[in-house]
Amino acid sequence: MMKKLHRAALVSSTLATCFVASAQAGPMVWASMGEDAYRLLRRAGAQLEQVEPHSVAIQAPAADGRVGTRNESVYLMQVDEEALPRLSHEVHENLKKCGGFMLHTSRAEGRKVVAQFRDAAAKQANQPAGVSYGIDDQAEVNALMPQLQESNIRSTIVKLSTEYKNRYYTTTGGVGSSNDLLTTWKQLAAGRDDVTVKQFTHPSWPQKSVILTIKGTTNPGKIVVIGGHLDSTIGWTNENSIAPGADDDASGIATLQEVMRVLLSSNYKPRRTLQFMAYAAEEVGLKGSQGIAADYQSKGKKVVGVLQLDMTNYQGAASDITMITDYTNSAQNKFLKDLAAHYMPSYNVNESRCGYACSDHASWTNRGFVASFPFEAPMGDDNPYIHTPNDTISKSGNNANHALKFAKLALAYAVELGSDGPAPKADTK
Ligand code: IPO
Ligand code: ZN
Repeated sequence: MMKKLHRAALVSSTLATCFVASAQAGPMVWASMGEDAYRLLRRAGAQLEQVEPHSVAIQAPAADGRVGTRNESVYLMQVDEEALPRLSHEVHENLKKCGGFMLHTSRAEGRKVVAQFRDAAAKQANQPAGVSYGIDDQAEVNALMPQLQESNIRSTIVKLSTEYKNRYYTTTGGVGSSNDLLTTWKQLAAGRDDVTVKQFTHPSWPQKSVILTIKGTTNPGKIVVIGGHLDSTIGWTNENSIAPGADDDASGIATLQEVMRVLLSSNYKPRRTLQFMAYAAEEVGLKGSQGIAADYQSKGKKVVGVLQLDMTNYQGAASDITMITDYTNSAQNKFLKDLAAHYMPSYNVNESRCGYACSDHASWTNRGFVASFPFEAPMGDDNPYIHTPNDTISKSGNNANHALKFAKLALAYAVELGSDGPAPKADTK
């Protein structure tokens, strides 16, 4: 759908995912952006043509702090290509967020993307009825949580970030890391006939997503998804690029893999189906998760909730967990905050906005599913080394202490939402 704009000046380290564009040469390119970035461009005197304002429903806190759905403007326009490097810099410096704009191959494609996001938060078309967010499985959660080991998360991060030059979606490392993860997850699932591990093949690139499924005992048709992305980037990534992606996003994969390990080794059996996903090709426009979310939507799969883990191991501020409030579901976000307050009462949980489709949760939200994104730090305090050869675990003190907090949250989420009510109540939904 979108291709990375091949322009070196544009790829400032932390902003590489923000820019996706036509590879065609030409002075004016199609872009969409929010109000803030649009104003910044106007103030900077950039050449803008054929500006189209669109209204998009988002879920975000209002001035009084209450989260609700409100409309925001998104502007689709043609921008002078020459203005983009400066805009990327200004958006980063002044708005402290990842882009807040996307580039498109044409007006039609831009309209399609904007239309996909329009009302997605409001309609939640694919949310199954009767999902409740009770906290009623304390015995199970409290028994499992102490089994989560920082050392396991750490060693998975080290392995993923050192065994391949990069995990880009087109390279040997990208393909190999997916195949190796399949093997590792199959080993974790050994001896369980209710667990399957499969690769999800994407038709347009070689890296495959990996999905481990623990089949629900009484309600297997309802699915809870915990995901992160396997691929890494430095923007201009090729076979030999050094893109360790330790925080972005070996940390997310390592976090969810440790949750998976504890659930499987303790012989935990969820009543709903649990799926752990390592998405391919996030860094090039959320392609892998878009493919999976589209497939699930077309098959009418009943996804109860989605949790995204992308960057869990860099504590850039005093807060422990930052809930991303845009392109996520406010009711499920509240559930996650309640889980943290209940099971990890000492944690400092706060909120930030990402600005636009900054990770795979947006692929699910876009298709009307319920998704949340707990993040490592408030906007602007997150890991400044991502998308560079320096995204190594040394930037997180050579430990996975921060990621362990996200493993605890994800485990509580998996058990409380995967159980669908207190045990051993019969499940009637
Ligand atoms: C990212 C996500 C949220 C925030 I706030 C800041 C940065 C990282 C995301 N854009 C990325 O690179 N994912 O791979
Ligand atoms: Zn990234």
